[in-house]
Amino acid sequence: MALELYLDLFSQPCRSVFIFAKKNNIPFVFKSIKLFEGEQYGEDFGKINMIRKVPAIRDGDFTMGESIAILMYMAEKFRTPDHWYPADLQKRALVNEYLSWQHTATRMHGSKIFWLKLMIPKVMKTEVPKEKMDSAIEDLEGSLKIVEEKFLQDKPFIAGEHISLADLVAIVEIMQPVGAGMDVFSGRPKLTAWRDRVQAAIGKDLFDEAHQDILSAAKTVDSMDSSKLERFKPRIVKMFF
Ligand SMILES: N[C@@H](CCC(=O)N[C@@H](CS)C(=O)NCC(=O)O)C(=O)O
Repeated sequence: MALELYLDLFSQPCRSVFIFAKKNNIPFVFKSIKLFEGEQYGEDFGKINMIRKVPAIRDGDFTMGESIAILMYMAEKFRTPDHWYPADLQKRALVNEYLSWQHTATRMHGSKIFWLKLMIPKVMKTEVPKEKMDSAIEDLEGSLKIVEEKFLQDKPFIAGEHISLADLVAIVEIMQPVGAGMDVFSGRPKLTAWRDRVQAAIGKDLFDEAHQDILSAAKTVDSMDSSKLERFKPRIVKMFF
């Protein structure tokens, strides 16, 4: 039985899992979970991942969530080329270092811009105060600087000469604010050159396929029925106000 991947390509960690599976010719069934339709709260998905987040997988009787764990599971199970998750102790440690750091940095900060710029105005019917936006931009800029100066330095990729899970997880997160209309690459030649290398290593068609939803997010969000987004209000208030 083929692997089932539960995904919504609006979601950054889903894109990393999707790209990784496709790039490595891992056979899978795409199980669509539309987050903005609330499909993660359905009874069936609860059996796959009781914390109701995507991505999630089912491999026979085995189910789990968490993108990083899923990427590592697929890398080991399907023995993908070594560069993705190198066997070399220190190269693997560099990948692990990035994967450990990013949750509260690129992921949190890029995601926040997406919500502040696109989702909050739609759901709350009000613009976000300028100080909040400026502070979120400052946080994201701080994270991008760390990506360039600590994680990339003068290397082509985070773990050295070749693309790894670290670069894949980094690019999908860094594309999230781009989907909200923030050109994070402008004025950042090092980050831009790295983005181009990552895109080339993944393959432009696959990169574009994975990112087409997020890159048309402004239009999609604009045409969404706000009443369906009511369920996000309490969480937005708790997280952002
Ligand atoms: N740490 C998890 C994060 C997963 C996550 O936050 N997924 C979001 C989409 S990016 C989600 O499913 N949200 C649905 C919800 O919170 O209702 C991972 O890396 O897989």
